[in-house]
Amino acid sequence: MFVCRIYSALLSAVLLMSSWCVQALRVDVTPRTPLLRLGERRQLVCRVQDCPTTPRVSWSLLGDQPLIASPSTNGTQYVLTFDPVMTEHEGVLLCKVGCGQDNKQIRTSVRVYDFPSAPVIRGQDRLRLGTESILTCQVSDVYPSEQLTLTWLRGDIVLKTSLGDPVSSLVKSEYRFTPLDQDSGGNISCRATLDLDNLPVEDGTRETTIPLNLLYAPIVTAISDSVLVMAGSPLALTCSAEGNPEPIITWSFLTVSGQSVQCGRGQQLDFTAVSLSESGRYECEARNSEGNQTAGVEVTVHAPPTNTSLSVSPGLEVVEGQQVTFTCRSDGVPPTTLVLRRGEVELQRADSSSTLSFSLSSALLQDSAHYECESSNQYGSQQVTSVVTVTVHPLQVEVSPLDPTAEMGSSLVLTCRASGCLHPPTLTWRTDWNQTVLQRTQQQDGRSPLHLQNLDLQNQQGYICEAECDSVHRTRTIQVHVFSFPSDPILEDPGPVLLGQEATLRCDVINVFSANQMMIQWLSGNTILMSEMFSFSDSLQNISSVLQHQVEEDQQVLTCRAELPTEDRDMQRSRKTTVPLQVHYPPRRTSLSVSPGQEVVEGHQVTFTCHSEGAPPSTLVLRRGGAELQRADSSSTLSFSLSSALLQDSAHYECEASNQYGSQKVTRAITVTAPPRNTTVLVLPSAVVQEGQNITVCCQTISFPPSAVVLKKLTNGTELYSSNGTFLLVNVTARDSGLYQINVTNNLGYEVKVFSISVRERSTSSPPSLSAIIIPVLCAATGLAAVALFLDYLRRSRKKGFYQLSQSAPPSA
Ligand SMILES: *[C@@H]1O[C@H](CO)[C@@H](O)[C@H](O)[C@H]1NC(C)=O
Ligand SMILES: *[C@@H]1O[C@H](CO)[C@@H](O)[C@H](O)[C@H]1NC(C)=O
Ligand SMILES: *[C@@H]1O[C@H](CO)[C@@H](O)[C@H](O)[C@H]1NC(C)=O
Ligand SMILES: *[C@@H]1O[C@H](CO)[C@@H](O)[C@H](O)[C@H]1NC(C)=O
Ligand SMILES: *[C@@H]1O[C@H](CO)[C@@H](O)[C@H](O)[C@H]1NC(C)=O
Ligand SMILES: *[C@@H]1O[C@H](CO)[C@@H](O)[C@H](O)[C@H]1NC(C)=O
Ligand SMILES: *[C@@H]1O[C@H](CO)[C@@H](O)[C@H](O)[C@H]1NC(C)=O
Ligand SMILES: *[C@@H]1O[C@H](CO)[C@@H](O)[C@H](O)[C@H]1NC(C)=O
Ligand SMILES: *[C@@H]1O[C@H](CO)[C@@H](O)[C@H](O)[C@H]1NC(C)=O
Ligand SMILES: *[C@@H]1O[C@H](CO)[C@@H](O)[C@H](O)[C@H]1NC(C)=O
Ligand SMILES: CC(=O)N[C@H]1CO[C@H](CO)[C@@H](O)[C@@H]1O
Ligand SMILES: CC(=O)N[C@H]1CO[C@H](CO)[C@@H](O)[C@@H]1O
Repeated sequence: MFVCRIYSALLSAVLLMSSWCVQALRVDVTPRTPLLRLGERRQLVCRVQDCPTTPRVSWSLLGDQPLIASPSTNGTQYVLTFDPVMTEHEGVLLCKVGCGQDNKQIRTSVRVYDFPSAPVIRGQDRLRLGTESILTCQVSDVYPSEQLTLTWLRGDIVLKTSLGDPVSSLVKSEYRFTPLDQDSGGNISCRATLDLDNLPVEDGTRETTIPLNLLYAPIVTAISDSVLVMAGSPLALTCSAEGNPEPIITWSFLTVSGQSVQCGRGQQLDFTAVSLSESGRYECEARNSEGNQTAGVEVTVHAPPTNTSLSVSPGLEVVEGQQVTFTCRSDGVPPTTLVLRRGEVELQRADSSSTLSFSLSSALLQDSAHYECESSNQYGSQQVTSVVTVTVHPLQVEVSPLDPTAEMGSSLVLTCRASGCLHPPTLTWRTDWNQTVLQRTQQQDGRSPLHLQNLDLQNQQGYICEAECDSVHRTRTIQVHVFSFPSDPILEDPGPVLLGQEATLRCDVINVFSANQMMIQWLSGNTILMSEMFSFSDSLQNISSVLQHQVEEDQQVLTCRAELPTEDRDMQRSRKTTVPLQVHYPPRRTSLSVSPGQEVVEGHQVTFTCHSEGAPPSTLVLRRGGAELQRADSSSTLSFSLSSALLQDSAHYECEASNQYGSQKVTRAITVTAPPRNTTVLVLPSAVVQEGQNITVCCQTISFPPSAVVLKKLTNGTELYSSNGTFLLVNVTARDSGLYQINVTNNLGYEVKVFSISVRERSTSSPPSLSAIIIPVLCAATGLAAVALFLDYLRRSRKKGFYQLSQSAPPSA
């Protein structure tokens, strides 16, 4: 460029010389020294004067460079239009004019420039307090750029100057500095000066001023103090910060989980009514492009217990065995004390907590209740109640047999059965002695038989069957009773015992055992004489019972009965031994019976039966009078018969029973009866008498009982009666002659005798003889004799067993 400028000056000199040579023809170019701004539309005018003809005018560039411009003519003005002005237009421009013979050319030196815009300062938005910052100032599209000077100014103070570079139309200057506090608020300018001749100052200088806007990160200058408020109160938190750019304040709340939740903007955070959940740390963050600063404030919200709730899982209606979980929640600050109660009973307590949890691992029926959760802190308390109903689980368990009793050595099957479980329940057999598990089953049919074999005394205990279904446990206990009662009681015969005396008996039962008491009963027949109870500890025992027995009965059978009381009637639980007592006693109840009776008709059979009790059996002796008729040793009965009873068999019969303890006698009088027989009639003194005599009719008969005698005169039927068979006919006359009949009668029969009496006429004959007087006496004696004889016979003739008529009996008629 510099080279170009020199060249241009040379051209001007040539131009001056040539104009001086041409006189008449005048050519001039305006403007003379054109300074054209790039891009504009500009014209150069080549005016031709004093040319009489039409001049020939052309424009060209020195050096035959192509000219990009539009020539035109307006009268005498030859106009070259640059539209737009370009850098190519810079140089020496020739306006060649031919006017006739005259040629003339005017050269003009064209300069172009460009300075379209003010300098641009960049980097003012990155000015950071205390940090080295760079401001750049640049001017673009400058031509000729080497003529441009950039100057940094603070007020009037020049900070830095730099020149443009001709290779670039962009002129740029950097200003490095570290902004300080005092720089804040000041201005900084960048002035661009294009130094060209003829360029007016106002066109050649452009200046840009920027404020020094120093950026800095926010500083929180103030924040509210930490506060404690009651829930529901209004609250305002404030936070002030400064910074450049103006910081934006945001509020965030730090949740318990540590998360930060934005909750507001601006200097003030307002709560119309603060809630518990809003308790915590609030952070105020002031932020701008330069950074951020955070400050925090603690807000503590206190509240009486609220929102107290008691939840029951799985619900208020639970089935026995389910797990029930009570969860009590309450909001309140300071944290509440939670107390869970059932009725008045405290189940669980949680201090300083918002939650309380309590579980019943397996609900029982008795867990049905009102459950209350009370929440309290210093500001108050709150209660909430839930009513939990536990319904019965349908699980049922039964055991059988009901009250098993088994004998030692035998076996026993206990059966447990569960029902009401939807799936196979677990059945567990245990002993109640030490809870040893004996058997655990889970069968489809819900049954579990437990086989106990060869039972021993140790098996006498409770067996517990526990059924489990859905964590419901139900148990039933079976009490197994084992007993030992292997043999009948041993009862020994004490030997003979005398009636009325006391005997000692002993009954032994060996190797017995029972949970119950054993009863030993002494019985006589069905009468209980004595009962004695025996208890057992834990082993087999021999027991014995002694009976002191006053023997009061003869035929006595004593029984020793051992009984184990039990509910189970199938078992033989009673054993007995019976022993007949040999009771001794003297003879007694001795009896003598006569068959057919004590009155016997002569000729009939008479049987004597003598009976006597006695132990040992008595010796029986039957006697008549002193004479022994029959004897029976060691017998209770003696029998003796008279095949045909005779009158003389009438007697006292005696039976004597005797053993070593005594004797007893019994007597029976036997009367043999007979109808009248062998009747004889005596007529005394004779059947033929004389008139005036007395006649005694003497009638004798054999009969018992004594007969009545009727004397009947057959000729006219007159009857006379006599009890003793003697009739006295006094001072008979002839009319008394005739047939007479004697009818002898007793209750067994009668006998009749007929005789005749003949009375002769009185002849003064001899006086009645003495015999006539005596006869009635005799006759009477004879009648009496029959009776007397009989009595005498009883006294004297025992041994004979019969009697004979006395030799002195009167002769029959
Ligand atoms: C020619 O020149 C005259 C005066 O110099 C001017 O008024 C006119 O407008 C011009 N015409 C053209 C076409 O330039
Ligand atoms: C900075 O320049 C502005 C106008 O651009 C002016 O109002 C202000 O007074 C100047 N500040 C100083 C310190 O010169
Ligand atoms: C706050 O500024 C620090 C550096 O001062 C930066 O590490 C942090 O990420 C910034 N926080 C946010 C939320 O931009
Ligand atoms: C009570 O519970 C409701 C709903 O769960 C909740 O919106 C409210 O904030 C709670 N009140 C308190 C004081 O916590
Ligand atoms: C429980 O008692 C039985 C006898 O009744 C015995 O055999 C068993 O060993 C005992 N078990 C324990 C754990 O004591
Ligand atoms: C009971 O008596 C029998 C026979 O005398 C004997 O063998 C047994 O050992 C006794 N038992 C007891 C427990 O004393
Ligand atoms: C009684 O009479 C019978 C005949 O009838 C005779 O055989 C018997 O000897 C008589 N007895 C006496 C005692 O006279
Ligand atoms: C006859 O009997 C009567 C009276 O008993 C007596 O008086 C009388 O003398 C007797 N006659 C004779 C002849 O014995
Ligand atoms: C029958 O004869 C007796 C003398 O033999 C006499 O006493 C009695 O009166 C007579 N009776 C009648 C009714 O005739
Ligand atoms: C004898 O007396 C009895 C009883 O008085 C009588 O039945 C019976 O006929 C009498 N006998 C005669 C022959 O008259
Ligand atoms: C003693 C007595 O009385 N005798 C008399 C018997 O009977 C005769 C005649 O009937 C009498 O004359 C007796 O006197
Ligand atoms: C011998 C005897 O006793 N005879 C008497 C019989 O009975 C009568 C009267 O009924 C007496 O007079 C006898 O003496």
